[in-house]
Amino acid sequence: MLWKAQKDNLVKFEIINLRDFGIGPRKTVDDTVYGGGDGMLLRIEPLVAAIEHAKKSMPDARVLLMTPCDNLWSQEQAANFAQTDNDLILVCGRYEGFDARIDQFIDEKISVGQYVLTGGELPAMTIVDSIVRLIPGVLGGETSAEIESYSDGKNLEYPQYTRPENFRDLMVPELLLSGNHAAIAKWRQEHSN
Ligand code: 4G1
Repeated sequence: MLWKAQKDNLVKFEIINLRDFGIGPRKTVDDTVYGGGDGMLLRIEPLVAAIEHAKKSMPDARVLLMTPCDNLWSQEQAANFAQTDNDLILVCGRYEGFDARIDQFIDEKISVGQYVLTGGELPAMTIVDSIVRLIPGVLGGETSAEIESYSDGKNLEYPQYTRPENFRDLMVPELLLSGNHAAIAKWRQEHSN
C-alpha cells in the first residue's frame, strides 16, 4: 500500500544512508561510550549531517527520533500527522542508540514499544504505515467513514468470520447468518473485548 501511495503521488519516500555521512575513509558512524559501558553509540556528527542534508529539500520537516522512550506511538498521533501536510524526517538508530546531544537537533522522540530491537527501521516503517493509510486516497476500497470508525484505535474488537460456514466442524455462529442487524449488533457488543 505504501508503494502504491507513492506511485499515485500521495506521498514521497526517501531513504538516507547514515554511512554516506560517516567520518574518515572508513565512513565511521559509531564509537564507544564515554565513562565506559558495553556497546557502541551513533556519533553526533554523521547524524546531524544527515538531518541537515534531509532538511535542505524540506526545511520545515519535523524530525522524529525513533528510540525506546516513554512517548508511545498511538492511533491519535498517527491521525494528527496524517492531517497535516508536514514533511517528516524519521531518524533510526543502530547499536545501543544515540549520543544524547541529538536531543538539540530533533523535535520529538517516539517509541513503538518496550522491547529490544537491532535498529529503528521497523519502528519507522510502523509509524509511516499507520500515517499513510489515513491519507485520503491511499485505501482505495474503504470509505472514509469506515476508516473513521477505527480511527481512535480503541474500538471494540469482536470475533469476525468469513466463508466457509463450516470449517472442520468449526461453525460460524448461526445468528451472524440471520440478517437480523439489531441482534448482530447486540451479539458483537456482548462478544467485544
Ligand atoms: C533499552 C524499541 C534499549 C526499540 C531498552 C522500540 C530497548 C525505536 C525503538 C532498547 C527501539 C529497550 C522502539 C533497544 C530501538 C538504537 C538501535 C536503539 C536500536 C535500539 C526497551 C536498541 N521504537 N532500539 N535499543 O532496543 O531503536 O522506536
